[in-house]
Amino acid sequence: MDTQQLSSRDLIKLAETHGAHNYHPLPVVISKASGVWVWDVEGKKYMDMLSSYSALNQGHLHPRIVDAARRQMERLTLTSRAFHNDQFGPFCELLCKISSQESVLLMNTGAEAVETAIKAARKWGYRIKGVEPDKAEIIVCENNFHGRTTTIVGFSSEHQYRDGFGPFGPGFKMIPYSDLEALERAIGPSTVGFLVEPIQGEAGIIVPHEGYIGEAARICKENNVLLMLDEIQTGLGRTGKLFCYEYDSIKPDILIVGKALGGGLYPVSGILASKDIMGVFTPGDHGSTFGGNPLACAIGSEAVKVIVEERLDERAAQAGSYFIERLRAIQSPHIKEVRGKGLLIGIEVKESSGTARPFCERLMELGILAKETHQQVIRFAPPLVIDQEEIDWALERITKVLT
Ligand code: IF1
Repeated sequence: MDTQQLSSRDLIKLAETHGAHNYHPLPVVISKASGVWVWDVEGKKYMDMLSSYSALNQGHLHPRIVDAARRQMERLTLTSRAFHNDQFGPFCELLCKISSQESVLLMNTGAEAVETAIKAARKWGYRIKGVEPDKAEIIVCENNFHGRTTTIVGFSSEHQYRDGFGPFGPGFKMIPYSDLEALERAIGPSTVGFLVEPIQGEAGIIVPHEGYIGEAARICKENNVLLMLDEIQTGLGRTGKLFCYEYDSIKPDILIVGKALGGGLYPVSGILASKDIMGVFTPGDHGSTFGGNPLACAIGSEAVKVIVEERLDERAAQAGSYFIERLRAIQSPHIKEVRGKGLLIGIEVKESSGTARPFCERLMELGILAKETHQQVIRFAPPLVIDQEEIDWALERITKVLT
């Protein structure tokens, strides 16, 4: 069947017939994209206000990244780590430089990077801290989102992410988010790490109280516990700094990155840490078929250079504060709260106005693709390359739908 002639309706039917129903997508079939814009099969144009959950900070098909990918694709794409390749070392050096860390372990998806961080923290606990074998504990927060593997959903507080997927392993302790006393109380002799998002994305763009991450870093240091920051969604410019932890002038013991590291073209993720921590991994301990492959490294290098050289963090800070200010100025009977940092923004819809989904469906009719998170929050996370005119274009339609 030549998919060129198929309509959106036909393509949705194929997807529903043959694809697992693990998502409930908006009824739009995207066939091409550029910058902040995407087009459906019938040629209708939409603004992408989701950026594939912040994996498209550089915008769709950034020319520099596409070009880097194309050049690498014509030379070398995969070697496995059984051999060296000429893209890996320079990419690792660049990542260590932008994060002031000493060492990086490259993976592909965010969940794999989080799993790698868990392994690093546990082995560090046993080998360096001297925790009793198989007793390591990692503290996590309520309403966390760190990925979909069975280990990770095992410490999720979201019933749906866990339901039917047990049994789950031990070794995690849950505390309320943005609660330093709870963190202090939860730490014990077997605690090896505190795994936390600087802003909780999936939970509905939950921004913790001022200084939370900075204080958490102090408490972790005092108790010889590793601060493991999941910046897979908040990192690489999204919140107005290169990394969200910079707002608190601290550095995590383990930094977890992903999503936009792949420039919107390719899955690239990893963890960054000191040599002391990363040194617990010896050859053969851990790995992945595609982790650190030459194509991923070439794309990742250009993806990072674009963020740094185009100052996408500063753009997100400026555009974000303008966007949030204008959203807060909307006189709407439906808006309970507008919150966020940089271009990671959420509008919480009042329960009396129903759920966020119908608002997202109406936004789609007006040419904006946004996604609800949980029931009540509309997330706005456009590519960081969005300009003032495009934000004003979006604000006009958002105002219309919300009033
Ligand atoms: C879905 C949202 C969900 C993440 C953080 C790790 C990962 C993610 C902070 C795992 C991934 C994605 C996954 C995707 C929807 C989206 C998401 F928060 F961004 F909205 F689900 F919560 N840490 N988030 O946000 O990275 O393995 O996916 O590469 O699973 O539906 P991944």
